[in-house]
Amino acid sequence: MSLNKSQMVTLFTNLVRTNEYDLTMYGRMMAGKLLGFYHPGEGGIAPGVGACSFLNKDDFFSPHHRAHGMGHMLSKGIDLKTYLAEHTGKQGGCCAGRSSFHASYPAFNQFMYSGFIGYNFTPATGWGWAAKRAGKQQVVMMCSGDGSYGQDRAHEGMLMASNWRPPIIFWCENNGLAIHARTDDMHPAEHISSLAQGFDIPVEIVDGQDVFACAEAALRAIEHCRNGKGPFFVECKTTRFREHDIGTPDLIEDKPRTEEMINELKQRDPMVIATERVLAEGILTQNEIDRIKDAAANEVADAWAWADAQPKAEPCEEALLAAVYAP
Ligand SMILES: Cc1ncc(C[n+]2csc(CCOP(=O)(O)OP(=O)(O)O)c2C)c(N)n1
Repeated sequence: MSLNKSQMVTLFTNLVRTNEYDLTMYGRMMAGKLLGFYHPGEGGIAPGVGACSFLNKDDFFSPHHRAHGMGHMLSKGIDLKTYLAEHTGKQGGCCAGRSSFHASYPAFNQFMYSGFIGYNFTPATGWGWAAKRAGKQQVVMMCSGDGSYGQDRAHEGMLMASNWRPPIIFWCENNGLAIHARTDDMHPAEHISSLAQGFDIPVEIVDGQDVFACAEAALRAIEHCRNGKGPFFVECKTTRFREHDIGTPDLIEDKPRTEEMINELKQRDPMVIATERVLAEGILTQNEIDRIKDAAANEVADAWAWADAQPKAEPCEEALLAAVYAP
């Protein structure tokens, strides 16, 4: 499945926007202006953009926590103003400033973003099952890191999906690390996706540093699911250039990752790979790229200005109970 020019421009633009957001989130966190945590995305933002740029608005999705799911969300069409307000504990936030980065966007079928890794496997399988039972054409894009595949819920979700054949894509963003632990130390097989083969779920492995390759794999998986062929598994081989989250030492097991190691990883920077390709294939000129970058910088600055101007969320019984669902 090859991409057309307009799809490539969309992907490149979403990648640039995600990168711009990620860099400002990093800067804000370092300046003490962000609530909670930040898990920097640099080096690992292509899979989220590829996964979500061509979903329909009513498709379900569940972002991975790297870059706090921004690549996934803005690619799906969410206006990140309300997300930034949420992240800074403001009333204008999408969940009235109650959630930090664990925000839900029901209008985009994104629910219950949790800090528990692997939380999403079973509910997401249920969303897919519900869509199938209702005879709808929706798919579920369920994103997670390699670190969640040791969770019982991952296996439970894949087993249910294997039996019920809902339209769910297990989208694994495998960066080779879970905080300080090496993936190959936790999983004996070379590929996480071999777990899915054990559940008879078809698998594709893709270069997670190449946003276009990720999107092509996503489109194939989406088509498979929309055609009623059941679940699909995509493993994106990716990386991260920075520490797991800001404030946590950047270690592999008990040793710091060295500058040489990081420089080696930076040889495959998703921003550079995408830029070189759009220039080489005449998809965009350098002037057009500069305009896309300027627009992204303005979008981010405007979103921050809007979020900063919102009133602070004031925790009170009434506000907290308003968010409690009781049938
Ligand atoms: C149930 C649960 N156990 C442990 C943690 C602590 N924890 C937070 S992130 C993380 C590793 C996640 O690794 P991965 O899924 O590979 O994503 P990455 O951070 O590498 O992008 C762990 C163990 C958690 N959040 N939830």
